[in-house]
Amino acid sequence: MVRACIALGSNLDDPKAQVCRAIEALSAHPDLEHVVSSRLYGSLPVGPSQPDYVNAAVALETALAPLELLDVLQAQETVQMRRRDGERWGARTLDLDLLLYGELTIEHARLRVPHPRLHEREFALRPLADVCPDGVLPGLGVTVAQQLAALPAVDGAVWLLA
Ligand code: A4P
Ligand code: MG
Repeated sequence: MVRACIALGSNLDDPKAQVCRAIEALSAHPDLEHVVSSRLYGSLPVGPSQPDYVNAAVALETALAPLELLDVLQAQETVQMRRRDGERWGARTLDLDLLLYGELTIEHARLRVPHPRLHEREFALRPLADVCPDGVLPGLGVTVAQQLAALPAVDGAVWLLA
């Protein structure tokens, strides 16, 4: 079994409900075990002008290979009506990104792990620090908590939801 971490993001069609529904689906998936969820966060959009996001992260254990896990994530995005015809980094009902897969580095046409922008994104690192603070970022050699603490502070960019 490998410990993997997933980022969840939504800013369309009741984002909080979208994220909660995805967490429930991952928790119920037969190939994913010990699914632990972060708290939910609101965040200002990074990228083009669009609504604020709800972001979260889960840690889980799985025997699935990385691309099989990506298939599970993309299938759930499709279930939740994710459309892929918009602009880059545009609004979406659900985005599920594979952030970490053990301490593996993966460079594949369909999959890059760790997620290439994880280390610079508070909206991904802050929820991830709830569930995997001691996880090591491959290539950087620092933990999630250390990388989060090293980010330049941007007041009000990410906030805890009630
Ligand atoms: N892909 C490669 N590596 C991965 C990975 N580690 N996890 C490929 C998931 N997918 C990965 O992804 C495009 C392709 O990336 C997929 O076909 C997959 O094979 P996508 O989900 O269709 O599109 P995307 O999410 O728009 O692409 P991208 O570039 O990953 O976007 P980001 O970087 O995830 O940014 N602002 C806030 N506040 N909160 C957010 O959650 N999210 C984004 C999306 C922008 N701004 C945001 C947020
Ligand atoms: Mg994505």
